[in-house]
Amino acid sequence: MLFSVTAVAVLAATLFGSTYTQSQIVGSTLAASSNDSMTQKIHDMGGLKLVMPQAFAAVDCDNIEEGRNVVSFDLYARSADLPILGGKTYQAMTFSGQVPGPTLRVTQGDVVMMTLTIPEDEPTPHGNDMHASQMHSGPFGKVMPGESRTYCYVAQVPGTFKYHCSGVDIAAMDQHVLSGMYGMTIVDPLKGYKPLVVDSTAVVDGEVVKDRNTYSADALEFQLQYAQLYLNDEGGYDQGKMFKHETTYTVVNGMSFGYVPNANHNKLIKGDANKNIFVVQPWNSDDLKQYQSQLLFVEAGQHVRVFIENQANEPVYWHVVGEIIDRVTQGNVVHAKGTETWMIGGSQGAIMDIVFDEPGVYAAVNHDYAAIFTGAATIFVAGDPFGLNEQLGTNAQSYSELLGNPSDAVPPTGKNTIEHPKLNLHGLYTDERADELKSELGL
Ligand SMILES: [Cu+2]
Repeated sequence: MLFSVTAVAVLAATLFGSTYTQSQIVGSTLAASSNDSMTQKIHDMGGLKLVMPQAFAAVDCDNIEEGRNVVSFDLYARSADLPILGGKTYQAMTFSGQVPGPTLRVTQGDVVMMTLTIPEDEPTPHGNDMHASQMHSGPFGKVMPGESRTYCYVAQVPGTFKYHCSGVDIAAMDQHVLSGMYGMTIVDPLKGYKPLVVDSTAVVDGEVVKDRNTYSADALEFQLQYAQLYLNDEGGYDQGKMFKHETTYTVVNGMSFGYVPNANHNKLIKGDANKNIFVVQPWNSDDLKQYQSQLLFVEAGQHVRVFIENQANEPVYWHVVGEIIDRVTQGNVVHAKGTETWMIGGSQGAIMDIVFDEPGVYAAVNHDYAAIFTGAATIFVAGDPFGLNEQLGTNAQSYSELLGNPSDAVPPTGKNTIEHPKLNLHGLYTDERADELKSELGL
């Protein structure tokens, strides 16, 4: 342990216990040290506008402003052994039996009513810190086994936001988060997303001129959450490795190389289930059930929106091999258009808009070579690059119509969502959670 117990206690008290008292102390110290000339300067500037604590308060769950839509978000904590690359398991900690936890999707201005329940048989307390909120962090503190806690807040700012376990009043928070206790909130803008404008060129009368394609705001949507696992040989969390940034595996939606071809794809494309069509296919058997790898299918020329959250320690240099990211949005601000790679720091999200122009196979990576080779390669297939329609006598615009997209890569529907034609069960789910989702998704 690098932190002393006292240091953790002081930090925990600052975060969860006595923030208000401490800011009062800081406030009075400032007042005592101010002098007349400073007061005059402030007066000359037109005075100070103070943001009062009221603006950062949680909403009283029993007294919610009429007219606001209330969205309940119920999570439970569950520690469970879950599979990792190489046929072993690791000691995962989860929200509701899955890594990442369930995605919450709301519209800007909605009230989120978050309830975290810790079952009696959980070996440790947990908490939930939701980055989509703006409030005093007291309610994020530990919830004991056998207890539950509810808090409410208004989702004021659109974008993607992390939520994560806060450990035991932040003690062991690193272990809980990096073992899997993280998830994402998507806050849709109140008026929906903007249409996507993509610059291009055309030839008119034998001359190259500027052109542009405009796509409706409606898009086929995916979610990708990046993290690292730091493990010892027994599959336990290794804090020493975390401090040294020694990644054991890079995971996307909880799994390394979870979105690569499997035996069924081999058979369709090569006519032989045992002839691998990709360099690594570690989740390659029907026996693996929800853990068998899958691919992400889109139409060529379709507006695709990818919600991304970086849940852990390493930067994500998000890049799609063979494509240019048409638009990058954070919050509700467009930060880039036509960029090759976009960096997403720890606990940061982004919304990527992309049109895969040509039918083909595209790998979305964290363009840190250590991350690619430890698991951060995710395969998109656009259109019908393998001529399967001819082979099968079909006319599918996307293989999703024939094979389906993986459930864990697809967020709940929101503003401007194009529904996926077909979904399959896929993800780092406990068997219990997989059964629940199967019936929820009607599979
Ligand atoms: Cu926890």
